[in-house]
Amino acid sequence: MISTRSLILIVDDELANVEILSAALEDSYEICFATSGEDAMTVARAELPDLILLDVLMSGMDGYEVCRQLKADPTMADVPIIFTTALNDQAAEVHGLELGAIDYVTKPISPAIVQARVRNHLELKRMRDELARLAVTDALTGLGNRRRLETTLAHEAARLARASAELSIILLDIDFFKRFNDNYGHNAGDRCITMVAATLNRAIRRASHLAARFGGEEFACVLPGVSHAEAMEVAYNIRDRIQALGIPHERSDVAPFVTVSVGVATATCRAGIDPENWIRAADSQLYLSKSAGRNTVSG
Ligand code: GH3
Ligand code: MG
Ligand code: MG
Ligand code: MG
Repeated sequence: MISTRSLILIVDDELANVEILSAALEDSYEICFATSGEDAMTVARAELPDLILLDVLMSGMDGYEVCRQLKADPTMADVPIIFTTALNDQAAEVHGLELGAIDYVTKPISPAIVQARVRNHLELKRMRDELARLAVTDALTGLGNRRRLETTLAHEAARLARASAELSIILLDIDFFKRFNDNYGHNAGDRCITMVAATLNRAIRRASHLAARFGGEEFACVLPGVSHAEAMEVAYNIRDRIQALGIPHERSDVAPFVTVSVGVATATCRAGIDPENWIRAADSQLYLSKSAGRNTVSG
């Protein structure tokens, strides 16, 4: 059975403390542990825990240093850290919180307090993650939204400047969609947009590839590591899949079903590259597809 319980990493150089904390939490959570700072880094990176209970005073790497290193690691920076320490000293507490820890519990451990704080922080983390997801998700289609697209492009621009690679962008726009809405109504229009989005999502298979809703009835795909020739193939495939849906569109001048026009642009490695230009280049190609009669690909 796959466990959906949260995983808590307990770090303490005294095994007795690990046992007390485990006993307080093991009924509700999966537990892993480490008995040194160095060990904690290894276990944290291997297990990707949902929350870390971290002892401050340890021989070798102390809890503060573990916290500093975890917060500097992009894959670990969001994991809530609660310090556990016998120190009952305000300066130490402030120092831990300044390093990015979310809370503090003092020893001797009160199981009830640890349980309550862990539960609260896991719930806050879950809500933060959900908000972060919603902030980059298009509500109608579930695809990435424009913010997600812009973040991805900025990220890829930085990567392209470092590595020699290619990146392709595909822009799509539904043909004569205003007439579709006028003829079938806005709700049918929304359903059409959703179906086009789902088709796009299915056509984009690699995890590093992004399909996003760029605007009303416009979509963008970001394909890192994909050459222009490959991107043209993907674009034609998307065009074909969307017309194969056969969504009736009797007032289109192209065909009696819904079609899209597509533009493709490919960027190659160059320092100081501007993601805006990629979109503009793909948009010019999309415009060419529109003037060439629609339901086609330019690139
Ligand atoms: P073209 O073939 O040149 O692209 O013509 P078009 O009519 O598709 O182009 P235009 O950009 O003028 O029209 C887009 C329409 O998309 C206008 C707007 O009513 C509709 N639209 C934008 N967002 C939504 C949405 O979220 N839902 C629905 N149902 N319609 C939308
Ligand atoms: Mg200790
Ligand atoms: Mg449009
Ligand atoms: Mg359109």
